Amino acid sequence: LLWILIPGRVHLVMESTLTARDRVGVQDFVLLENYTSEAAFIENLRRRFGENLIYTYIGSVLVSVNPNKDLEIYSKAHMERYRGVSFYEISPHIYAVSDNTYRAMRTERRDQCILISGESGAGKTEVSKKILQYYATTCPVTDHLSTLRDRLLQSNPVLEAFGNAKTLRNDNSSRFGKYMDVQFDFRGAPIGGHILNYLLEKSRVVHQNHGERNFHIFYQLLEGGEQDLLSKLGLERNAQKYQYLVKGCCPRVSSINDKNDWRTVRKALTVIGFHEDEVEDLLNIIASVLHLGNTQFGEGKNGENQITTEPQLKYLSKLLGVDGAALREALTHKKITAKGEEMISPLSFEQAVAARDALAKAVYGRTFTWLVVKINQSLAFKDDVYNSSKGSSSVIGLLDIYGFEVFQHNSFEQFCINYCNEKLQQLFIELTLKSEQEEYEAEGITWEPVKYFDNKIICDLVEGKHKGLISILDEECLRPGEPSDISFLEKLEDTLGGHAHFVTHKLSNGKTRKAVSREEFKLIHYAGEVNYSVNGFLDKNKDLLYRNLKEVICQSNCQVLSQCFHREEVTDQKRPETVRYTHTHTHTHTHTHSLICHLSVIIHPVKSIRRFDEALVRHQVKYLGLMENLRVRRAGFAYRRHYETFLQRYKSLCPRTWPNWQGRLADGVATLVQHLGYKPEEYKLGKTKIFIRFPKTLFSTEDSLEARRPALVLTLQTSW
Ligand code: AD9
Ligand code: MG
Repeated sequence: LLWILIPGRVHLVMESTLTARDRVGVQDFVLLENYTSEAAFIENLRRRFGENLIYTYIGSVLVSVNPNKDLEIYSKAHMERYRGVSFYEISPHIYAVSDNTYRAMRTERRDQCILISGESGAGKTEVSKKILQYYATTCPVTDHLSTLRDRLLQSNPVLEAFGNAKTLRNDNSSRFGKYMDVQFDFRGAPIGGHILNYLLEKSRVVHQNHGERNFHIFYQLLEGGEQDLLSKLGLERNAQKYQYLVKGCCPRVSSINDKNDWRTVRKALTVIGFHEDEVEDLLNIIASVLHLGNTQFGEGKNGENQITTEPQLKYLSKLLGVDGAALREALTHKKITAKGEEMISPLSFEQAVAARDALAKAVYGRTFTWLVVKINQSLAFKDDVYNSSKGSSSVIGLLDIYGFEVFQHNSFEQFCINYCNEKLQQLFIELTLKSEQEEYEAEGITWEPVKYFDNKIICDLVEGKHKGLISILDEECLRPGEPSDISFLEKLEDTLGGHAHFVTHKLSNGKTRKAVSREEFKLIHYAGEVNYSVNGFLDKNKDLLYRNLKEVICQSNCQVLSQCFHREEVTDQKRPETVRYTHTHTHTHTHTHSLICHLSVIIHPVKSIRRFDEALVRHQVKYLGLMENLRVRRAGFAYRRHYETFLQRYKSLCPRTWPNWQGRLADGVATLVQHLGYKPEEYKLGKTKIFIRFPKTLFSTEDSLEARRPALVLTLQTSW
């Protein structure tokens, strides 16, 4: 057994005999001898991955490698093992982070937050579920609270059914961002929860790329819904029949059992507390989206554009609870106000298709938001249920967003997702690289800052006022005249041309760059280069639904829809909102305690091969800034301890500090380390803590302690 010390704690490392270390690598990269070598870093990950040890620390950051297979490390017995045990007393695990975050919340009485970062398919959502399961299993609950615990757990399958889909990168890819708060009372029992959802990828409702699917719920309903239900909804048990489900040519996925998932979701809706009539409304809406997709247009007798699929219209009117004639009119005409007069003008075929798709997206998107609101009502802390004062509660937040993604064809959706990841990386940098520096400063320790790539330059490029990409997009959307995707691209070129992270087909010498087409711009993101096609950028950003379609839906007698579409919307003439208003609220949350940096290994092209793809890993290690992170940890001081804790633990090693040191704590520590023979370059004394540069210094002190009091080791271990 080997003792390893990390800030403020003693850690017993089970896997670290020398031979084991050769085989399984080190469990904290800080212990790597050749810590500046990327090859050594990757080799350590590879060794551990080979032994199914998917978790490794860099100080307080947890790096995890997606095993893409079920490991027997998440049982209740495993959870128990991590309860109340300090961070490094035991092998790295997501449960260790969960438990330490929980205990930090309780002892410090401060809100905590766990950030999970990594590219699409890395395993962020799985991790966030594991954390939630850990709290649900290990936290104290009374009968009252077991309902809440079940609801918290059951919110996941529901949100995943409506907000996740199969993509080329991940069969269960989150297509929305989620920030979930779990609220605990003074006794550490979960008493409430809240979910904040960010920007659902609505375009998926009407279009999917080849090899991808629509949101899971559609397939679940068709596969698992009882025959009576499907008949009532006018649906056939065959996804191939629905235009909105066939675009990706991928109705079935081997890793997904839609029928079973349907049962899980139906049960979850009940557990969360949805009324049967609300569920009915919800299913009516899902079915109506499928009917909308099958609504076709064609030329009438007089050359006018009309709906040619009457049965669909009938079902739509019934399921959406709206007047059929009004809906027909609104799907084929638009109402415009010119010089104070309202005029009705027919829509062309293309316009009608676009209006239909806009309605499907709006209905689905708002229903998703409604779902989150309902879940939040069900999770809300209720004073009358539990007699505890709200003031004494604390919160643990979990941020799980959609991961960075690059496809052959990337559009507005990928732009939003990747920007979101760019912001998260910013936060990550600030918290790991900056906070470390701040601690040295606060303690009066001088040190050489480590250089790292700060992606602020890319965030500014996207979100900068006036000259940022989003501002330019918003301006173009709201500009009178005839703005188009291409005019937007031209404006980007004029304003951002020459920026180190922005590229178009135009070269500065007037020639054309082949790698970027005339309808694309390229962003050099922190995680890689992505070409974005501007096609559809304006429409997707405006997210417009014709007014008369909105009017029809606002009249709906479906309870859910009437809560989603408010009448004031059609009467208010305020400036239209573009997508970014919702989007830029991301990541402005609570004080952050633990950071999980999630690292994936196996992604493309063949998912079933569980091999360690070194190039892929190297790329991720690079862009996540893991080497810099490690260097900061090491260049500074590997371990630090409050004077009091240090003195308490080692005072027996020095006759002058043993048994009770009477003077100032700092002087006591100075006396102790002098006696221990620490060289000046091995440590620094700050204002409240001792900083120790090398792990080996502390190991030898630990050895001395152990040699002196072998019988006490276990007692000490549990008392830290
Ligand atoms: V995305 O950005 O939402 O597209 P995530 O959330 O990072 O992505 P997710 O958690 O969905 O990825 O994981 C992808 C798949 O990897 C899962 O469906 C599992 O099949 C697999 N996975 C991830 N983590 C684990 C794990 N700890 N154990 C076993 C895992 N399998
Ligand atoms: Mg996910």
